[in-house]
Parts: sequence; C-alpha cells; structure tokens
Amino acid sequence: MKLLGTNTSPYVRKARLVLLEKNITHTYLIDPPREPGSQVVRANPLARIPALILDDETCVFDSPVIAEYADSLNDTPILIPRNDDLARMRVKRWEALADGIMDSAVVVRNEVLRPAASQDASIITRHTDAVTRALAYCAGQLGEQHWCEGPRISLADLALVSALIYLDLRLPQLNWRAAHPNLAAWFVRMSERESVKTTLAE
Ligand SMILES: N[C@@H](CCC(=O)N[C@@H](CS)C(=O)NCC(=O)O)C(=O)O
Repeated sequence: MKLLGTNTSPYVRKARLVLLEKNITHTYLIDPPREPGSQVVRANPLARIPALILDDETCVFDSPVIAEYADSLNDTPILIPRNDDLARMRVKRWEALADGIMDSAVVVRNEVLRPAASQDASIITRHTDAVTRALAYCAGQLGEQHWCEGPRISLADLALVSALIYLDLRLPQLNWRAAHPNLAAWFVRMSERESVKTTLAE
C-alpha cells in the first residue's frame, strides 16, 4: 500500500503515525494535491491528503477511516479499543477533538495568509478560540495520566501529538505549553517515540 501526503499536513502525520506504530509495510509518497500530475486527484475525489492506496488500487480516505482500517490489520498494538464501547468512544472522541484542532488551525492559517485587507478577524478569533478551548479540554482530560486514554498508547495519543506539532509549526504564538504544562510533559514523552521522530525527520 502507499500513503500519499505531505510532511506538514497534520492529518497525514496522524495516518503515518498509525502505520508506523503498527509496523505496517507501506510506501510514503510526498504528493501535494494541487501540484500538476498529483496522483491524489485521481485517487480521492475530494483531492485531499492523506490518501491510502491499497495494492488493488482501492483508495482509503479520510484520516479517521485510514486510522480505523489500518488498526484492523493487526493487533500490535490495538490503537482503537475493540470490545469496550465506552473506551472506544473516548478514543474516537479524542481523535475528533484533535482533528477539530487541526481543522480550526488550518482555517486560521489560511486566513492569515490572505492579504491583510481581505482577512476576516472574526473568523480568526472564532477558530483561535475553538483551538484554545479544545486545548484546555485536552489538558483537563489528560490530567496527570501517562496516556490520553487507558493504560497504553492509542489513536488518541497519535492524533493529539499530530495536532500539537501542527500548532508548533503554524501557530507558535499560541504558546500552548505555557498554558498546559501537563500537555507539554506528555508531548516530550511522545516526541521520544521512533514513529514521531520519523515523521519529524523529513
Ligand atoms: N478530514 C480530512 C481532512 C484532510 C485535509 O483537509 N487535508 C488537507 C491538507 S492538510 C488537504 O488535502 N487539502 C487540500 C489541498 O491542500 O489542496 C482528513 O482527516 O483526512
């Protein structure tokens, strides 16, 4: 299988982390969807990354579907609980929260890239506030736990670290570490994982 993406996309990072943590053999191809000749447009009608192309050419999208599909391929480790409905919901909710942070951060980033005269301050404020509230919620849920959910790593941790890396990249002025030292300590531990180091190395 091959994963199409770019190194800055937080959704792609999440998908990559899942594949890497589960040691699933794949090829990672950098393929910005807007570049002429991109395979993404042919594979995914939405022309978005990540797009996971299976050996029979089936295209899997979007990142929550890729994560769920990849997680079903082996048990080492199980990243989305399978038998405990509440635990499963909580992991998926963490993913939704992290994806929502990514969504709002992307909106802010795109808005500030517009010429100053055509920027809409209310959009920037609304989405920055959503990120700020979501981070406070994450910090409250994490507390002093080692992992976001349960006794071992899960998709929740991989989704959250992807969102936070994107904030560092695009909205460093948010300075989330100062507001949430527990998230900062958890992030340091996550950053030591080979999977995270691999996605940051390129
Ligand atoms: N909900 C989707 C979001 C994917 C998404 O929006 N990806 C962006 C890159 S960060 C994209 O491909 N945008 C289209 C473009 O750049 O042309 C997912 O989780 O995979």
